[in-house]
Amino acid sequence: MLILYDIPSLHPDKNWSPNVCKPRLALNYKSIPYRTEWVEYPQIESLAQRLGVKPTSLKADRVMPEYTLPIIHDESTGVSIADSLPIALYLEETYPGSPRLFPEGSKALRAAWDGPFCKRGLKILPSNVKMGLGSEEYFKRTKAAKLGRERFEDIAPRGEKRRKHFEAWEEDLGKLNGRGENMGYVMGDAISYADFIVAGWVGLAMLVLDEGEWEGVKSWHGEFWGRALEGTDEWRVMSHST
Ligand SMILES: N[C@@H](CCC(=O)N[C@@H](CS)C(=O)NCC(=O)O)C(=O)O
Repeated sequence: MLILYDIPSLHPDKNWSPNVCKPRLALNYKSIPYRTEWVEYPQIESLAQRLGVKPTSLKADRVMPEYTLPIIHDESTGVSIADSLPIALYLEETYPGSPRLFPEGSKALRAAWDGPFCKRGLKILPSNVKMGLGSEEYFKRTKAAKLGRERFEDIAPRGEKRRKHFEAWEEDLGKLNGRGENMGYVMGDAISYADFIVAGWVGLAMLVLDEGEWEGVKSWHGEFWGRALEGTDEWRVMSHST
């Protein structure tokens, strides 16, 4: 059995993380059996060290290594991996009989679709996630430090600044999807890993934005973002959780 480590929230089904959503969609799409194990933020580092996986980033001080989820541990091969993209590449290579995540010509797309969501989304989306007591203090403290704010509550822009932030976000995403109004999937007709990147971020937007803001995001660029979520809906299911 393969284990997918995820961070719990107080939202329905507990899951919220866009980065963990990507391998979850990939596992479900490929019908690879797995189970979810929940790890609160302060315990991610010790889990990663126990499994011997590499840090994926640096902490707010830009010196100390930062360990992140998703991490998978594949009991059938003994392999543990951190970072959503290396995980997707591992799944593609190790389970070749299942539907492809990277159809011909789609590998270059994968990184391009993460950036614009992160850049603007990070200031808005995580601030609205309802964390449980096991993660809340750590989450708020480290997110504020990373984004250079004294208080977590100061991360998300408010009022007119917030409206402008959404406008800039829409513009960024417009550049990304080009004239994609009529697009179904990122690659046109074929589903690929880039769709799971989009679905991870748009899924979080749906979960945490208030209805008005979510309706806005969904409708940008000829409803492309709403369609991106609907198009991957059948794989958004949770596996058995511990
Ligand atoms: N590049 C990584 C980023 C993963 C990431 O940032 N994960 C967040 C949760 S969405 C995390 O685990 N953060 C740990 C922390 O902030 O201490 C990936 O794509 O997997």
